[in-house]
Amino acid sequence: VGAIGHYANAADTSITKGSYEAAIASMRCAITGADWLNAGNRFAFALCRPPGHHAGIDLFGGYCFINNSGVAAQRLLDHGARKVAVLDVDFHHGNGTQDLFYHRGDVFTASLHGDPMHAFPYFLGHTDEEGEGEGEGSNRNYPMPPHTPWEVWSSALADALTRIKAFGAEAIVVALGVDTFERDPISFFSLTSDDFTRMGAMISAAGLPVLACMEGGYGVPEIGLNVANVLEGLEA
Ligand code: 7XA
Ligand code: ZN
Repeated sequence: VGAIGHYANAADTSITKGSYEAAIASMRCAITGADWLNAGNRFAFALCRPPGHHAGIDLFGGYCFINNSGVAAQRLLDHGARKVAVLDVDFHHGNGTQDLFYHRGDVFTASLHGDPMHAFPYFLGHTDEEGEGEGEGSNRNYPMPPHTPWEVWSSALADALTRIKAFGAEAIVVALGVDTFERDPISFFSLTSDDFTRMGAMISAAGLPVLACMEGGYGVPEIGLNVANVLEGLEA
């Protein structure tokens, strides 16, 4: 059991027959979404399964094998964008995405999440992780405490969007988890279904092309509504 720690940041991500094919298909879904933006469209939603934002350069975990939003960001760069941003609104810190781009100056990464002192993935996601080398200043973390409501959460989002614009990103890849929902069974924020519409509208107001890649969300009865609300907000 200990040996899996060489390859995974947690031992709760099963690998079974078909996992590889599923991870590749999920990544291709994100690439298709990126290409939708590359073709000149303003919005795309990639319903990626399995999710990706915990997958780092040489580490899987948190149900993630391949970092779909990271691959999508690279796809946008490969097709002409000079700078892009990955904005992670999932409840959990996007440790994998931070890992991928921590030393790079062409991708700004921002993550709004439950304080890693109390929430998975525990070891990363603090405010003093700001990037290194060419990536110095291009990573931003917004850890927040239990019961964080929209009023607080949205001011972190506003700050992240301001920084993304100042960075000069030409597109935003949103790592879209809806486990910030007030009735999510494994998380501790207090966003309502209407807040997800507001979230989409705020991101849209940045005026950049947006690709949303699906990440987490465990409040099963409302997942569809909450994701649809984000998309509605984006397109409003
Ligand atoms: O965004 N990431 C997730 O939603 C997965 C969180 C995994 C938690 C595992 C706790 N043992
Ligand atoms: Zn999550």
